[in-house]
Amino acid sequence: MKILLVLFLLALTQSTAYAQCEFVILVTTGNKEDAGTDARISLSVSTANGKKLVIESLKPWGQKGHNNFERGHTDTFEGRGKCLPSKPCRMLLESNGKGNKPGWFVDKVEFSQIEPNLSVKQKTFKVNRWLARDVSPGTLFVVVDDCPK
Ligand SMILES: [Ca+2]
Repeated sequence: MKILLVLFLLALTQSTAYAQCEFVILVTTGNKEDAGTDARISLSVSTANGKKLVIESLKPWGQKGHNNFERGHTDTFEGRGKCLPSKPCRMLLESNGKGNKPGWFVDKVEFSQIEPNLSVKQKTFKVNRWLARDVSPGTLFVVVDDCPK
C-alpha cells in the first residue's frame, strides 16, 4: 500500500513537471524598407533560472502557406511543449541570413504560455533593431535580457 502511495505521488510530481503548455508567439516585423525576410528564424526564451523553450525554426509553428516576417506584419506562431516554471525574461532570436535581402528589422516578440488550468504567463521582448550582416550592429542574432541582475 505504501509503495502504491509513493508511486502515485511520483506520478503526480512527474505529470506536473512535464505538464504540456500551449505557446503563442507573436512576431512583429518593422515597417521599414527591406525590413522583411525569408530567412529561417529560430527563437529561444529562458527563465531567470535557465529553463528554456527552444524553437529551431518558427515556420512550422506558423500558418501553413503563409509568408512570414513581411514588412509591417505581425505573425502568429503556435505550438505545444513542456511548460516553463516561470515567466521567461531572456530571449535569443536568430536568423540564418539566407534568402533574398535577408536583413530583418524586428520590432518585438510577444510570448504567451497558456497552462492546462488556462492561466497565462506573458512577456514582451522589445527588439527594435536589424538582424543583418550589412546593417549596424551587424549580427544575425539578438539577445534581449530583462532578467533581474
Ligand atoms: Ca529584408
